[in-house]
Amino acid sequence: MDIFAGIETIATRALRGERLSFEDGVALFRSSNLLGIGKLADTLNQRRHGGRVYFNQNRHINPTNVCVNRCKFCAFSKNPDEAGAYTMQIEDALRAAQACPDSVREFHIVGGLHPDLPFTYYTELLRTLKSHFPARHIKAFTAVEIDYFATITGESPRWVLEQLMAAGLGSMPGGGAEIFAHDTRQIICQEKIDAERWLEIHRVAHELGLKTNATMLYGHVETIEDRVDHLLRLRELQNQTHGFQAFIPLAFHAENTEIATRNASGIDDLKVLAISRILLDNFDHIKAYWVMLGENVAQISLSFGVNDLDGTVVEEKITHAAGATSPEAMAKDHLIHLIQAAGKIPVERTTTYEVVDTITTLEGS
Ligand code: V47
Ligand code: SF4
Repeated sequence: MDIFAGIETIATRALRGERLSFEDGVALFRSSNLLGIGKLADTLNQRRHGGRVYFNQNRHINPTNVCVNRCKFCAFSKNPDEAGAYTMQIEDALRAAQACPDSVREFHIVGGLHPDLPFTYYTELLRTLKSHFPARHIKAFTAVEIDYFATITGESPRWVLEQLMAAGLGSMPGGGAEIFAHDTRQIICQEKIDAERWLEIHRVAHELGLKTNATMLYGHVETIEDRVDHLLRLRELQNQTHGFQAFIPLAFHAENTEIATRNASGIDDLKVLAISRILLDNFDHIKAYWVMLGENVAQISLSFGVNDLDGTVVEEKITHAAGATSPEAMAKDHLIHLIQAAGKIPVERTTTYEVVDTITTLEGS
């Protein structure tokens, strides 16, 4: 049987380096030829990266879970007076940073939209961490938080980003993108900035020389068309700025949220990752976030177009609040084992994809 049965013309065009259309994307999602989609994504991935799979050692810090937005899919956020609401003093965040091993190269900092914290809390937080850990990269604040800082200061996102960069911001994570399609976005996160604002803030960040990531939250109430629309809007901005480093699909977890069920199977997880690789022809890196996918699917995804496995993530809060059963952290050796057992070459990287170490010795040798 032809491995590309049912998707022959799409595969031929993609392998010739032609850009795929919205209709092609929908056809791929509708196809049941999972192995064909995977083979196509894997071939495109191998052309870019050979057998290399990147990982980094990072530490997530979530300074507060108090949030004025309360998105329907979010189990992490709380009202200020609700049980379990917390806000770290800057010294608490510093202590968390000090407690992690020297090998950690990145702090990934995101949190809720707190009604009372001043903008200076965030600049002070970055300055404090940077003064204690000058060599660590700070990847912090989603476009949603940048927009909120602009609102509370009455300044522009450009001004906010410039202040944060002066305080030590090195790049931006990809959260807050959720799903761009207006009607679906209204259902899952009505209070959140719209797609145009999210994209505009990433454009400004790219203009200022910051690299950023992009995400897509799937497996809730979105349609296949919503997913393809989301990917193509990202591809369009990337065409103009080339500022995105990685795309990370995020698998929805339903527990403790206002959305009743998760609407994505293991097959959907693999399809979303593979089709992201195929449609996002101008993104270098497709990242599997094992915290949300689980270790097994994340490992299999390395043969479905994924070239980056995130990460050693110490203490993950957002997905675990929504019922993720994966461990809260993964040791470097275990990450290396997962990559090698998939027949790939683990490459430890910095946030901006400089190679720290290519691990060529087989585990146990
Ligand atoms: O924006 C919230 C998502 C995101 C749930 O840039 C949920 O390197 C699943 O963006 N089920 C934050 N997902 C995480 C994020 C991220 C993660 C890893 C790496 C990077 C990067 C970015 O988590 C939020 C939202 O889309 N989220 N609640 C939930 N119940
Ligand atoms: Fe707040 Fe972010 Fe949760 Fe939405 S996803 S409620 S903005 S913390």
